Amino acid sequence: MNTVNSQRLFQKAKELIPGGVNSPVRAFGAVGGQPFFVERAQGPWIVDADGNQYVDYVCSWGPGILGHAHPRVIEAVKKVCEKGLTFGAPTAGEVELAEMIGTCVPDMEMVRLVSSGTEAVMSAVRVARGYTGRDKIIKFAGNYHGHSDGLLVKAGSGLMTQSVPDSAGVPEGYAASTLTAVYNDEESVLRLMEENKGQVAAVVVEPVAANMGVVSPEAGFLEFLRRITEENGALLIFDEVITGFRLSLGGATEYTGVHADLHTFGKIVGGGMPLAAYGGRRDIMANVAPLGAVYQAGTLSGNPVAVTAGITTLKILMEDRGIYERIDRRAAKLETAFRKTGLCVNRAGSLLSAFFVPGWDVCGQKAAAPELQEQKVKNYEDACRCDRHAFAEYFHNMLAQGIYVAPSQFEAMFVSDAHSDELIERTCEAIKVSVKGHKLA
Ligand code: HOZ
Repeated sequence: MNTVNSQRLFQKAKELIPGGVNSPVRAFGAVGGQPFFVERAQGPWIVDADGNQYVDYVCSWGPGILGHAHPRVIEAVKKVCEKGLTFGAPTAGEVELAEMIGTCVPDMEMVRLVSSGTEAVMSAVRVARGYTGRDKIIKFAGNYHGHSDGLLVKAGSGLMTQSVPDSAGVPEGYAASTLTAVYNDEESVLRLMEENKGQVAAVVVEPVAANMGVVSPEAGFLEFLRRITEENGALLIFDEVITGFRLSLGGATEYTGVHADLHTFGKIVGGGMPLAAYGGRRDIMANVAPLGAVYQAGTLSGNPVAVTAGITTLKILMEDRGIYERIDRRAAKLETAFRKTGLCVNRAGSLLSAFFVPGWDVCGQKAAAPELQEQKVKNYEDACRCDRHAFAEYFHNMLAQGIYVAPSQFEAMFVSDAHSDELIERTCEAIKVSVKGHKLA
């Protein structure tokens, strides 16, 4: 495979940009080798600077539920650009998008648009603190809520990939008010609530975790969080930056039946542009400035280009509910292909992760003990036990066959509506070879 242009670009990028990338996981640090630089993408395909073409299961880390460059989205964005890129003043589109979000997720009684998932969760936490008059929050190890100071504690995603779950540069005082519980472990939450009685403003959770690989909540876990927060006067925040409009049009609430007080959205809601949102109960959101005393602002918040991409994407999802059936069914096919290799797989709708759990022999020569094959990854510790070297080999084998999955064991595989049955079949074949037979080649 010719990668001359990507290599040249990466060399130059490294001189100018830390690590040569604008978001750490893109550097391929966890899998070795050099990242490819992207030239363009269309539908399920991504094309690099040397003309190599890959079936893309990263989908820009989630926004691309319709595939890349959906013609309707591109058309709408082109049109709105002609009217101006940003005004820093309200537009009709913002009202339309807020209304659409509320239609899809009725718990979103009031919505504030921001520009990134980080901003959305950071702001929701601030609102929870302002509303309750309390400082502490509970989060879960391996959940990732963006890179604001107080949330970079035992965080998943890129931090987990680099094995540095806490970031340097976060003042101790910030981290001290972030309490960390174990995902799917009620006891750990109960203990923190008990030890910090009357001090917890909110429990913030990924209702389906997707930043330590995909980890679903076990039966009753989210219901438990709903109950315990209510009993303790704390708010429940669903970080739906990944799950929103992904698991279903109504996000995690429609998918799990559990209601939160505040939700955060990103990725799909912006249709591929920098847009995110937070919102929820009217009485809580009424505390946000200029209505209330919790301050949050942004020059590009609700900018018309991103809003248009978001509106158009949600319109397509609302018009064709068959999309969710298709992407879930196709993801299930990938799940089956992974399971046939003996890997442990977690899947929620169109999100999935294959985990190289201990005991897995990537060569396929020595089958893992049956109980290990069955082992479920249900929290951060389980995920951390995975064999990262085996993952890296699998990653490069897939890439060599023209399939691009996230360059980290701890990110999700995203299936889009552009992944045809034929491409899914091709991917299943690639999985078979990449996980099992590569050393035999
Ligand atoms: N934190 C993102 C994945 N969960 C990575 C974003 C990116 O590198 O673009």
